Amino acid sequence: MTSVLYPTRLPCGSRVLDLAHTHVMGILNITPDSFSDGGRFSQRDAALRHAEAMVAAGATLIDVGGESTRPGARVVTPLEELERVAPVVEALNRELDVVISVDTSTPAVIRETARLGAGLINDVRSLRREGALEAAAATGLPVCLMHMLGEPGDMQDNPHYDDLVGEVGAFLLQRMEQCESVGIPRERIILDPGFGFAKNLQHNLSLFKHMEALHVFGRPLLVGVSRKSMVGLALGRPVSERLSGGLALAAMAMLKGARILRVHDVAETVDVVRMIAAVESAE
Ligand code: YH5
Repeated sequence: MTSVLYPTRLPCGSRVLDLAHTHVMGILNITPDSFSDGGRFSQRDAALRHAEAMVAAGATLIDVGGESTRPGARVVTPLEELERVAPVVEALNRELDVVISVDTSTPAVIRETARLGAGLINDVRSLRREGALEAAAATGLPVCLMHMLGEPGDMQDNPHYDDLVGEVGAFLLQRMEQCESVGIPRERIILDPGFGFAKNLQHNLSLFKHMEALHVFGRPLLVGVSRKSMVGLALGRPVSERLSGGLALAAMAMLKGARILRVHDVAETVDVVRMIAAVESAE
């Protein structure tokens, strides 16, 4: 078992995560209300029910996202993003005992969702948007910094690295130092290699194999590979058939010391985590 080098108690707003254990973060994507749906609250209620099911299955974090990072996805304005995400964060905070992570790069969404009970800021752009560092610092919440070069729209245009793991580590260190310069202490930071972001299949596999190198920064790692193309391309599987591959990677990530697994399939991943924990706690 990988030994831990950091204090494991991470305050996330009104809740606390003990990172001595591996946690499962359930993905909750909020898409816009359509004209033909069941009314103004149906989106929020559907999201709440999905989150409830993930918590019942053992998720200890829910990652709420209102902006698609798929290449080619429509640009969402800050107001649209806030209108999607805020009611869900408020409802989750009221109804469930879970750490609410908000997958956002938008300063207004960072500030407002923190006020409504969010416990973690998860930014695939690592707080590089204008005003995002300051907004995150003002919340006092922990931040997940993820490696990505460029923007979701252009990140997959022939990414190149001379020293993949070194460059990912250098990027995360630089973002961590930027955080420290605005008053977000290192103790509040989670690091993420950014699987699928500005990386081809070989990059993703190699970074996964060597992710332990990122432990040098002494911060917990979050890994998100659920249903991603690295599974699809390695196995030749469409999105609907990537569960087994994703579970293999979840098990490997946990054994490599990752402390948060960001997944769609919570119940299955929780079984993986509990099974590994059962063996690791044996005599
Ligand atoms: C992540 O890795 N990823 S959004 C393409 C897929 C499947 C899933 C079908 N936000 C991460 O989940 N935040 C996203 O192929 C994230 N780490 C963190 N911290 C992309 C996503 C996905 C994309």
